[in-house]
Amino acid sequence: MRTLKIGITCYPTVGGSGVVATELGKRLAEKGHEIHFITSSLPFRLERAYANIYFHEVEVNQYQIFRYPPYDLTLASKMAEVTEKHGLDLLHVHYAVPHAVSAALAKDMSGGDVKVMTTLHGTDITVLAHDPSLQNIIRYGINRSDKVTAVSRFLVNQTRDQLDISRHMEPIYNFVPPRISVPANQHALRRWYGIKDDEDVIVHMSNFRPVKRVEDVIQAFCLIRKEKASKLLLIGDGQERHSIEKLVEAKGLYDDVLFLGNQSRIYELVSLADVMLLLSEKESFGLTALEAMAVGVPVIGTNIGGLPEVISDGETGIICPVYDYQAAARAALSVLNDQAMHRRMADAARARAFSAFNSETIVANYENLYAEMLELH
Ligand code: GMT
Repeated sequence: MRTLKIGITCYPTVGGSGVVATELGKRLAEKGHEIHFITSSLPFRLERAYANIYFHEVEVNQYQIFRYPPYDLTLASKMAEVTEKHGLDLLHVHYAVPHAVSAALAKDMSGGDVKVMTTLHGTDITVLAHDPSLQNIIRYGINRSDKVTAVSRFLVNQTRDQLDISRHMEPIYNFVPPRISVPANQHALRRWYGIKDDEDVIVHMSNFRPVKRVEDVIQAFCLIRKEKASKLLLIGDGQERHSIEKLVEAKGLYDDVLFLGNQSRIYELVSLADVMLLLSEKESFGLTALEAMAVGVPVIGTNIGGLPEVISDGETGIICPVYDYQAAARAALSVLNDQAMHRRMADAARARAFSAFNSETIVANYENLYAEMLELH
């Protein structure tokens, strides 16, 4: 396959879709493709300079005439400009709104040759597609794309049903980097966080949106804490943080719950844990579950969305009914109280993360779709 010039657009701030889009760009660049990120700020996982990777900032000007700055249009102009200037073969956008719509405009503006691939990540469908004022524009963005992928089979089906879309959409799972290094000895870090030798560690990582049900994580931890000496690490930040802090205080758990906020070295922190709790009510994939599995941490997750496609129930973690924090606490305790089961699940989690969600295979799947789209086969 010849090397390609690829424009990538995503939400560049903290979030699974931005992580996946950036990691994909890095892997493609390693394979010789020329990658142009067209985003509102530098993607946060582009932590150093990479050969073959360029960044084009979409600057949104605040003109008085506009009540709301027209980001979608500025983005479309920038996409068209970069396409023409650098001769891009394709635009790969993450999220239907507004990115797929801006890409459709950019394609028209730049003469129609550039191809557009849209990857659906979830919130665009599971939340926004419920809004009647957005349904038509989401459907338009999807139908105008040359190829559409979604991060789970659940999301493909949900998009088809919710938006009455008949075109083909390809499920392509998210992936973990090929190599993840975590220190073999985490004693110093445990001590730093005041975790005693006899304490188990439970971790939750999210953007603290209501759909993540962080309150259920606290309720479950409260039950676990009654049975076992343990600490809960909360990684991430967002709109629910304040109310969660209040709940933790009301439950008298303040000394055992550590609010770590947004972090960059997540693998190092997550690998401190014995189990992860991810009790969301909506989750098209659940990248944090996969990140935990990759460092050998079994996940207790809910029976919603794409989570059962990531967590293999009874093998790499346990799937519980959504909103049932008591069941989640029982599941966590069953893993924490049985060393042999814990070791088996930890090994299976690591193995599944690097087999079913192997970056080499998944990046190659994207490349195959690019080649089909560009008729290179
Ligand atoms: O879950 C969020 O609030 C963030 C959102 C995002 O933009 O990263 O996550 C979505 O995309 C991730 C990457 O594909 C998935 O792992 C998440 O499950 C998905 N979130 C939802 O479906 C709610």
